Amino acid sequence: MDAREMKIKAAEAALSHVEDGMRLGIGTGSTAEEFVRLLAERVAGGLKVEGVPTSERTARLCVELGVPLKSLDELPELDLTIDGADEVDGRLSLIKGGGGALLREKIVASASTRMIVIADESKVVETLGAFKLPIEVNPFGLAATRIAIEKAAARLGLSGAIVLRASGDGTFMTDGGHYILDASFGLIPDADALASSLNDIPGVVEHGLFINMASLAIIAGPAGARTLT
Ligand code: ABF
Repeated sequence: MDAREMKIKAAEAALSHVEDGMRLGIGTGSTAEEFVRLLAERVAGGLKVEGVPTSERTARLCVELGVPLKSLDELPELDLTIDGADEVDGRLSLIKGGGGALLREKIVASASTRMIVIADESKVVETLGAFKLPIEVNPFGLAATRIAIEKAAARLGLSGAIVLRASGDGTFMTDGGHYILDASFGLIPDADALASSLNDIPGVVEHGLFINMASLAIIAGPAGARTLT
């Protein structure tokens, strides 16, 4: 089974948690896109759901495939969010944001009763941090914010390059008009402590540590899909 087939397996398993009439948060990334494609088939078959996308990219795909969308303002309370991740540990703590949508992903997930993560085996880790931690920052005072992040990390024994994410034509800009710093801290033994330190930095809009947000993770591997709870 190749990577795409594994993503489809995870997406298929997630679809079994979707019930008629649900208000769904719909995630970003290639695994979430497989979920959207399968969801669209079910919608074409009569499934009644409304979705809130976590990125403009997801919104475009949903519109293209006929998945009914609403804004989060129209649907401020969601039943279930299905989203991908860059890393998942044994406590269902996540690193997300590799796709640059972490702020809206976290807002949508926090508005949902449940969040199911869909991922292939390559995302499962013992300890978070091999994947660079995306940190969404306000462009104002970027240098000062970077220094504050370095100091907060150092107080936790963490260090490493903190790089402004670039895009094809310059600095990457999120849907919300912010920048992303990718922090190579290495393994993060205490993700909770780092998350709360980053939350205290005024220039940090949000970060990619999703702690106590996922209800379960559906992990697809060569043998099929398994559930982490
Ligand atoms: C999104 O899914 C992001 O948070 C994360 O970076 C991405 C993972 O993408 P993929 O499913 O393509 O590995 O939710």
